[in-house]
Formats: sequence, C-alpha cells, structure tokens
Amino acid sequence: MASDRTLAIIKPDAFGRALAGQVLAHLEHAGFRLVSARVLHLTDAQAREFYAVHRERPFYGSLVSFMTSGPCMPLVLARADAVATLRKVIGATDPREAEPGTVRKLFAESKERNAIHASDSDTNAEREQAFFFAETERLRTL
Ligand code: FUP
Repeated sequence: MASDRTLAIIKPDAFGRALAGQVLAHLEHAGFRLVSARVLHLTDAQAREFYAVHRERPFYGSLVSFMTSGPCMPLVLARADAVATLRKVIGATDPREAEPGTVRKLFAESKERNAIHASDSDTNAEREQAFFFAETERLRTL
C-alpha cells in the first residue's frame, strides 16, 4: 500500500518572496495535513547530499547554489496516496509545462527556481523525511 506521508520543501525562491503561507494553504486545500515543519538555511554539504542523485547532471552546481541561497521550509505532509498526489499537486518541474492550478504554475519562476520539491517515490520519501526530521517528529499521529 502506498505510504500516507511524503516530504516537501518550500524552496528559497518561494520562501524568500514570503509565499510559504500561500503554498501551505494550497497544500492543505488539496487535502494534506501538516505533520512537521522546519525553517532552515541549507549548508553546501547538506544541499549536495540531498541532491546527490543529480551530482553528474550539468545543473547540479547551480541547483546547490540556489538551494543554499536562502532559507527553505521542509515539510512532512500526510494524506492518502501522499507521494503520487503531491507530485500531481506541484506540477511539472518546468513551470512552463505545469498544469494550471499547480503549485509550480502558480508560484515558480523557472525550471530551477521552481518553488517546491516533493519526493518522487515512497523510498525517497522515507529517506528525505529522515534527512530533515527525527522519527518522533514525522511518525506522530494526527
Ligand atoms: P522534480 O522531481 O520535478 O523536482 O525534478 P528533478 O528531480 O528532475 O530535478 C530536481 C531539481 O533540479 C528540480 F526541481 C530543478 C532542478 N533542475 C534544473 O535546475 N534543471 C533541469 O534541467 C532539471 C532539474
């Protein structure tokens, strides 16, 4: 059965433009409950590790620079079929290709400065929740 928890990050572009509240409202409106949240400024080492899967890609250095350019807001979110549903709600990586009404269509500036991250599988959701949150913070019942 698909997990009911996933990880999102309101990225430095959206957080820096004071859009966190609007993004969160959008996610809650889509049926997600907020389980845990933090505001933190990623270090270079943290951003490199978080996006290690992309380390051979040409955009890796630029992505790490962007993700360390200001504070961001990791979130643990819960609802049925959390991973697949959140991926639909955030929209395509490039906002020009995102469906109307998705978080990235509404709030992203570009393919890199794209407002929000969401885990793309249950395995990654587990790893990414553990990256930012203690077990007691992410497993609590709502
Ligand atoms: P997504 O799962 O939609 O966040 O997209 P990817 O995992 O493919 O990429 C991770 C992040 O790298 C994206 F959110 C933005 C950035 N990226 C670029 O900056 N340029 C690209 O061509 C592809 C991805």
